[in-house]
Parts: sequence; C-alpha cells; structure tokens
Amino acid sequence: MRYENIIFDLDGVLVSTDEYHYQAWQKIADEEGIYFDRAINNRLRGVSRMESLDIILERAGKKYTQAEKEALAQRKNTYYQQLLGQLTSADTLKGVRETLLDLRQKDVHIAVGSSSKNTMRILKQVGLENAFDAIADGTEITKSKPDPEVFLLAAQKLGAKPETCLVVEDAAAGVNAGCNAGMPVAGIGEAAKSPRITYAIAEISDLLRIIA
Ligand code: B16
Ligand code: MG
Repeated sequence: MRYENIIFDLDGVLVSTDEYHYQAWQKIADEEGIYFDRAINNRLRGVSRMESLDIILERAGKKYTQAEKEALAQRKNTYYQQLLGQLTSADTLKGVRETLLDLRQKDVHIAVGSSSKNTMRILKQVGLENAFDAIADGTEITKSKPDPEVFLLAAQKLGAKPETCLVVEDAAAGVNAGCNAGMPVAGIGEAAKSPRITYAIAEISDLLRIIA
C-alpha cells in the first residue's frame, strides 16, 4: 500500500459548500457596496473566515474597525448557516461516500483537515460524522491554510507521520498547506493544475488507483 493515511479537505472536496460560502460573501459585499465576483471568491477557498473578509475588504472604500470586521464575519456566518440548512447527503461530491467506505475496507486511515469552524455541523448534516478516523478543523487551530497546522493536527490525531499522509485538496491555500506539512498532495478541481501537487485527480475514486 502506497499510502496508509489520507487527509481530506472538506469544502470543495467532500461537500459542495463552496457555493454557499460564495453566496453568503456576495450578500455581505452587496450590503456593504463592495465589488466582489467569483474570481475574488476563488482566493477565499481554504482561507479562514477573517482572512477571507480581509481579502474582500481590499476593495472597500473605507477602513473597517476590528469590531466592525468581527460583526461582518459573524453576519456572513449567519447567512452561510442559513444556506447550510438546505444541505443534504445529496450534496456530498461524486463518489465520496463509496470511496471512503472502500478506503476503510482497505485499512487506509482517513481524516478531515478543514479550516472551517462549521465542519462538525456539515459532516453531521450530510451523514458523514462517523465516516472518519480523525477530524481536525477550524475550531482547533490558530493559523489557517496555507499554514500546515490543520494537516499536522490531523496526522497527529491519526498517530501518523506527515510523510505517510496523502492530502486531498481543491484550493491553492490547501495545496500549499499540505506541501508545508511535508505531505504529498492530490489536487482535484482547480488544484489539479497546481505545479505543487504530486497527483492530479478528476474524481475522488481516482484515489483508489493512487494508493494501490
Ligand atoms: P468557516 P476548507 C474553508 O474550508 C473554506 O474553503 C473557506 O472558504 C472558508 O472561509 C473556511 O473554510 C472557513 O470556514 O467560516 O465555516 O469557519 O476548504 O478548509 O474545508
Ligand atoms: Mg477546500
């Protein structure tokens, strides 16, 4: 077996929550009269809530105080959580459920490594809360991707050395976090084009070929 451990990003890899993040940030930007589009939104993938807000405020016509920024981030999360209300098991990405079961049957240890503070709620809502051997998320870290903290924590929870863990990511910040953790990275979606990845995959089930 080439990899005994796989650490999955959540948003954009396991579940299609990325569209809800986009819609919630778009609402905030519209309310504040700040220009925002999908290209800017792509820079927010894998990045923490407050750092995402800082990227959006680059286009703002005024300076925001720390208290104002915290209120905006809180408001965005309220909008995001309202949208999460629609999330069902149908929102897990193609092949995820079957591939996770196959990996566990092959004794591959699997974990989640996500910047999101909403990770547990999302996993419960799509019925994947018991699908992993370990979960490391935004509630447990001080530095978000591209810092390696969340992936190193996931490896530690698995009791695994970083170099034995394969990271699966869809975003530049996450690919860099995996590389900074000393882990090989499989890139999916936009991340499949990153020069820093070890493997490009079109869908999650391609992992079964990589680990064989
Ligand atoms: P929250 P990931 C990331 O999740 C998202 O990609 C990113 O857009 C979001 O800002 C971040 O989580 C924080 O999310 O506001 O729910 O704490 O890709 O690391 O699974
Ligand atoms: Mg992601």
